[in-house]
Amino acid sequence: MNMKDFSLEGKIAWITGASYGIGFAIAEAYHAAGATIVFNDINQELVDRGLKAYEEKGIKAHGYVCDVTNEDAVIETVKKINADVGVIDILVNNAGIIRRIPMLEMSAADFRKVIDVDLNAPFIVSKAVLPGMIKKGHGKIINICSMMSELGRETVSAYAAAKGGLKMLTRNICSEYGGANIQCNGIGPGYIATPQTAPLRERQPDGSRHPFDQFIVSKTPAARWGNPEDLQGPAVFLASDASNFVNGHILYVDGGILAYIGKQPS
Ligand code: NAP
Ligand code: GCO
Repeated sequence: MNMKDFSLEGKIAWITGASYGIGFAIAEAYHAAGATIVFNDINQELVDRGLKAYEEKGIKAHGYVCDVTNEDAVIETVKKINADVGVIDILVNNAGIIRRIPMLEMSAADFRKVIDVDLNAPFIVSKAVLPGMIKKGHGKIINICSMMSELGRETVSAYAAAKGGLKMLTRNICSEYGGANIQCNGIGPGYIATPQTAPLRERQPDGSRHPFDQFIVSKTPAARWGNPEDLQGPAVFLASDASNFVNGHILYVDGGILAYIGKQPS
């Protein structure tokens, strides 16, 4: 085993929506493994915030304003990245949103919005980078899936539909382009402490923990929420040559949630 297989030296990695949160942590790990970091976010304010945060970590990142649901903008951004940095070797489809609304109260517009960002965008961005990867003779696409790629729960119908779809898009990209030496895998994070999940961890007016927070901790064999850093090792593995025969797989990084039936009543 050559440990250099885990290195990302000389690779160009584009992580979408990576000004903060999970995407930022993955980018930090890719930098540590030797890759050049490219990220985008939806507006200049977020990109500037990201650039500052990368700079504070000593990382020279290339930031672009790009709404990943807009195909023309994505195609333009890929052209710019090719010209400014080079052809992308690693794509992480990380940008995502959630709307927590009971299905009967959810508008079709809200449902479509979530599908657009969480499912259509990974299709659009993957489609835009694949030709460059195929020409280069290799490529890694990592889709950030979810517990909701496997499980349902109240209020997240659109998110679960999108993340379940993203799991199958992952398998289909593997099926169509595995022969071109493209590996497309997913990471399924468990419950990770980021701004996206902050409402689920908010302290109650009496100072006690949010009931959902307690529920998640009791449902997780690791007995804690995950941190964005928990995703770094798996993300480096799936971007590196060490995973060249891993394709169409979803790697769940969830502290064991999916393995566990839940606490028996006392
Ligand atoms: P986050 O904190 O909300 O970060 C997501 C980033 O994507 C934000 O910077 C967001 O910008 C950006 N974004 C949203 N829509 C975009 C668009 N159309 N174009 C470009 N960028 C856009 O989320 P996170 O918790 O780090 O999650 C990252 C990914 O992991 C998401 O796909 C999420 O579904 C997934 N995930 C999260 C968890 C968790 O527990 N946190 C678990 C499993 C999976 P704004 O700030 O403007 O929204
Ligand atoms: C929710 C959460 C989740 C997580 C994550 C789990 O409301 O249930 O936001 O969906 O963010 O995707 O893997």
